Amino acid sequence: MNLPKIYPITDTRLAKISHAAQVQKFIEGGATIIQLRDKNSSPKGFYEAAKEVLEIARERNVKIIINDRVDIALALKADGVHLGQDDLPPEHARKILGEKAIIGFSTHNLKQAAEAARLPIDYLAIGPVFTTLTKENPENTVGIETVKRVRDAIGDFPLVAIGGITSENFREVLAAGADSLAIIGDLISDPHEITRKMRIFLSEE
Ligand code: TZP
Ligand code: MG
Repeated sequence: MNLPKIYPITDTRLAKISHAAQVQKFIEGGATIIQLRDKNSSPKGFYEAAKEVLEIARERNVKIIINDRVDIALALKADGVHLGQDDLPPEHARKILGEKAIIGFSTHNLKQAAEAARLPIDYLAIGPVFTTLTKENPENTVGIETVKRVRDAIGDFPLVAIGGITSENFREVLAAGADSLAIIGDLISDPHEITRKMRIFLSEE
């Protein structure tokens, strides 16, 4: 798949505004694919929030990927899911969601990434690249060198980098071979700045 340079992810605890409000701002800033991530709401709460988001995103032709919850993605006909090493295995998510769904999969070292490139997924994510304050109990940081090694190992397989990426360091992550950068904290920690930040990330070639 063709990934955009910036892949924003929502977090209501950090942004202190709703998923829908974050998504509106991401879209205004130029986002074309957005992940909804919610580690705190009930399944019903996450479902309701995702439903509201999908109504906005569909009108604007923006794709919505649901973190963790294959059931919610299926129920709402979202564009796809993002799964971690401990979530439902991607093969099963593919069976449930079908060929058209976008399935992303998180990896945290070179071995996991090389193995992931053989799974029925649309992109793999490597990280955390740098120290992150957003993820609870994050894995060890992998650094720029691992991003380069993963790129060498997987050929042109779509690669997302995640973890501690900011407007200061994003150029070196792209230079290391990432197709796309998944960003939470640097985009949303000041909710008034979300649209402007998105535009800054997207403004350079
Ligand atoms: N997976 C690895 S790092 C991370 C996730 C979900 C959090 C990324 O957030 P931030 O604020 O961009 O470091
Ligand atoms: Mg997960």
